[in-house]
Amino acid sequence: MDPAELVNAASADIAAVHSADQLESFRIKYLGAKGLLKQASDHIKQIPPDQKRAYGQALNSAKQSISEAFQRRKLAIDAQPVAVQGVDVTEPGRVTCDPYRPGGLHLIQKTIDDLIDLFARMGFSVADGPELEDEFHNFEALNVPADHPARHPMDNFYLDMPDGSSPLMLRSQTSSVQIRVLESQKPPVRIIAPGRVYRPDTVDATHSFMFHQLEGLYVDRHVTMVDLKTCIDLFARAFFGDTVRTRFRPSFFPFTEPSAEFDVQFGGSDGASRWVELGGCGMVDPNVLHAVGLDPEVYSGFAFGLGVERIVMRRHGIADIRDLFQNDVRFLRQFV
Ligand code: FA5
Repeated sequence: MDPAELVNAASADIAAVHSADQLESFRIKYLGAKGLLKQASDHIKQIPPDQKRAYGQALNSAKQSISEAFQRRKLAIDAQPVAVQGVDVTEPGRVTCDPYRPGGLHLIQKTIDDLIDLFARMGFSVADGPELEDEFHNFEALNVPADHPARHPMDNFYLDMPDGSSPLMLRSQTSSVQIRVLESQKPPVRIIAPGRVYRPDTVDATHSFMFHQLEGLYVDRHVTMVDLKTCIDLFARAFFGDTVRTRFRPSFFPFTEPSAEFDVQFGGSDGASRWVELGGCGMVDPNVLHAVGLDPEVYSGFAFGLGVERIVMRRHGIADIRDLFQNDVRFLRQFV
């Protein structure tokens, strides 16, 4: 076919192109490896030598004009909105990673929420205190004097403070909230204070440098050690089941006298039972009551502090505390 005729035929054909499929047929017919332009190009061998030059020029301009017509049409077709006819909008999408799976609370928060519910049933309300604490609330008012080894910078996270300002620290125990509550409320006081605490402990399977405690405090007239033991016992049985046993071991905390650590007995997977330490407790020391302006002859109280991670680990059979802080969704999803 003569190049000029090719251009005419192509411009008639391209006018009839309205879809990507038709455009592709056009491309194959004219611009393809065996298409009409290629055939016309092969034909040059049969052209008499004196006409070759004119034929070649005509062929080049035919190629250019057909390619341009093709490109213009392609642009127009690519810009067309995708046809929605025939799409079933009720068909589920192709899901590769379940992006719509709802999230959930972290299992530490879930356990704290359950503890709040449980202690609420025993009449405790929730109190709060700052994680960035001063030495008075974290130590002094809790009967931990300035020279006490527990205040050593090696065992606490103190902040770098400007010269002259009083030291601040990341609280090392939620017992600081006892003081804040007793400063602002008159007995009877019955609170729990869940929250984060910080200690530069060596991290291992049961220790973290940041963990959660839940403090309990009950101050009123005539509060006794029996009330404390009953409260811990009720908590343990409500939380871990009726058959669980608790025990109190004499201990020492500067802010309670007498003091104890309490353990809960669980059955192990091997059938043997183990005692697991859950926290510390005791009767509020008279010096603490003095520090907040209460008369120890009139008021008494008990306090306890639970390690929340230890409870979470017991509850869910988690062997390593670090799993709780790695934020690996494959791990966390098991508990949603
Ligand atoms: C205290 O912190 C006291 N304030 C508890 C208390 C409150 C006693 C009120 C008396 C009256 P202790 O340092 O033992 O006590 O910590 C309490 C619990 O926190 C421990 O039993 C343990 O369960 C948990 N715990 C302590 N250190 C870590 C740690 N590094 N990582 C995870 N849990 C810890």
